Amino acid sequence: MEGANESEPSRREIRSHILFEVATEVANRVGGIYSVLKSKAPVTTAEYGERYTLIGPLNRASATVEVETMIPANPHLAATIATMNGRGVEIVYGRWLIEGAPRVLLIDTSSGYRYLDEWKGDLWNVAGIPSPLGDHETNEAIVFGYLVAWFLGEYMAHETRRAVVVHFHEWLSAVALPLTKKRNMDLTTIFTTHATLLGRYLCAGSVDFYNNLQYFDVDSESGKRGIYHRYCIERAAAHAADVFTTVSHITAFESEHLLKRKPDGVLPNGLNVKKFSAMHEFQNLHSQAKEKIHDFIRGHFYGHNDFDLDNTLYFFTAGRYEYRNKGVDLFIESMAQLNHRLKSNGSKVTVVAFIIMPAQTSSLTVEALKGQAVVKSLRDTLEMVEKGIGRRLFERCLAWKEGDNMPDEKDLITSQDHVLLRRRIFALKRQGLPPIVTHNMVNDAEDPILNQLRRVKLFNDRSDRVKIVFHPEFLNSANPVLPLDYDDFVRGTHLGVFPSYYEPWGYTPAECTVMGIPSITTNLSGFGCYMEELIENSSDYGIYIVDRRAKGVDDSVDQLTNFLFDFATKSRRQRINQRNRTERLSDLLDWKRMGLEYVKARQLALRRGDADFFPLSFYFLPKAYPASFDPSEDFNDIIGGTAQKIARPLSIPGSPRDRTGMMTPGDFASLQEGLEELTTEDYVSWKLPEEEPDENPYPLM
Ligand code: G6P
Ligand code: 1S3
Repeated sequence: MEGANESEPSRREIRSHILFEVATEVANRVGGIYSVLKSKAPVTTAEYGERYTLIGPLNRASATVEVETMIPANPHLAATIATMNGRGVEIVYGRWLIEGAPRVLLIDTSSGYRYLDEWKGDLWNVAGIPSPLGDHETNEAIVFGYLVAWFLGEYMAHETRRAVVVHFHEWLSAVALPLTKKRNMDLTTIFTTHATLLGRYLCAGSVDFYNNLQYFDVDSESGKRGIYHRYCIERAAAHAADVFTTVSHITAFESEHLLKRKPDGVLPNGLNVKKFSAMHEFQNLHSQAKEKIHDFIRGHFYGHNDFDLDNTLYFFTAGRYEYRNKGVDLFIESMAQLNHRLKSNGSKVTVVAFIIMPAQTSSLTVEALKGQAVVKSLRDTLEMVEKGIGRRLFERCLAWKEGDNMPDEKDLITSQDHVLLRRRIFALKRQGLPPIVTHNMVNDAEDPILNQLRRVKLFNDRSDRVKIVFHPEFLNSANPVLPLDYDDFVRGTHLGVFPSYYEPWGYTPAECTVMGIPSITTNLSGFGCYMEELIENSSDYGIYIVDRRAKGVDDSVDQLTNFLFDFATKSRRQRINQRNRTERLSDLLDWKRMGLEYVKARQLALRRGDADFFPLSFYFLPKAYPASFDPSEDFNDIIGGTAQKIARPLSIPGSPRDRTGMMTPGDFASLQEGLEELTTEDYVSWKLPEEEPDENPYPLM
């Protein structure tokens, strides 16, 4: 760190260091980073207490419900906020109302826009990063970045005793990172990228991405897609950070080639795993949530409820609407093939395949609302009739005397009841087929999901064994049609299906796992690679991994269809057993384990900030973590894989594989600076298939 010399041996206190995490999704749900920060909060606050603060841009609508404001107790923070307030910058400080209740500092970017032009000029001068007109997202990133840099500069002037680690997530939050370097701030930084901009764009097109990573001309490709300036911000952040990390080995490989810096390590995403005292409790939750999905199905398929709900399976896919990246193309194709196979096998099983992906919609469709309404009025009418029958039966029994006939149901249901019932039943008649989408789509004719469903003719016909429900909006319990929060919905399903092509980590299958719901992922997702590496035969544990790396699309579709078909032919007992095994994996995904990688990254950042003042003997394990962390290891091995694969379950003969070296989930490079040759050898569970070099690998479109 700046200014350390022999006469001033320990300028900043390291053990009690301050931690800031900076992201645009602090108390503001947009995507996966929100899940990372929120689920990680309990372990980070357990480790840091008041020394931990999250910094994000102020989004008033969500801050109003998610944040309780308070006065900062820390005098340095209070003084910094007061100074910025005095210069017209509005800051909301408070507690994020989530488990762990971390402190958050939300900066109102609108109060910085008056400096936008000045800051854009400065960004060009100090970092050579251009910023064209009219890109609102980049303008936001620049204003937020300069306000964060301003905040950190002020704060460091007040906090002179303790070391400070600032951890930035994703390019949108990271403009401040190169600025902290340019301004020689006496703090140390980490940058975690949760995807690369160029990777996301290239994969969304028809490019053989993974086999050509090393050939892309990154400047030209980002220029062609109009994202050169954004790419520059991302690349500057990756290079300016003291420690550069990403969320999986596959994205580390991608970052090495597209951002031109090899990450120091991998910080995989964890979850806040809730353990129930009784094992069967999560199974009961499955049953209860499934009942609620049954209710939706009864309404949605009114007039077509000729399939047995007790023999119906709920499959689903969910996530950001990225048709190819999230593998919706494979999902629909495989559902069509599954439909065909179930029909030709004369199967009695029905599969309802949900697609939960927010798209532009104008409203719920009348049909979707009507379906729930007609079933509700049938239920209300039946309750009334039931009550009437009960009352009349009671009276008849009371009045019964020797010689009278026993009460007869003909006397109990009145003609008025008959009329009412008839009306309710007639209301269940419908002209067309049950809809495949619940909302009116803004762009119905061009929507890729709807178009593919049309092409493969999945229209919810009576004869179809696979029915489709596309819900183009996030779920919530206030929804009049499908009133379930996402977690409850997942619990009620049987299988999550996520055949992604581009998925740096992939929370969706991980969330299924901790809820004991089996899922399908791919070996192109960070999560899939991670589980494949850890578990001997992961499908026994309800983690099916589709090969999208070495196989062509048709073969991947076949493999996915086989997984779906095998699952659909399991007995209830087999499904229950498999759910038990899946749930047992949840410890692997707990932040109590995954969070260790964050600890290591921070300690590496502190060491890089000032190696003289952070000797190896300083390496420490915070109390919040299990003592599986050996400080005597060589520091260079500290961000390092897995020790032993989890064997097959006991009910199936096991073949555990011994592995050498005590590595933890995020390990690989750490710190192999200066490694000249670019290979995939360092990446755990991420190797390119060996094949003959393509004669014309690039251009690829
Ligand atoms: C849970 C419940 C069981 C129920 C089962 C249904 O395990 O505890 O009582 O029979 O779910 O499983 P299924 O896979 O058919 O939804
Ligand atoms: C990214 O969000 P996405 O769905 O755009 O970040 C997530 C959190 O790290 C990650 O799970 C996901 O794979 C990435 O793609």
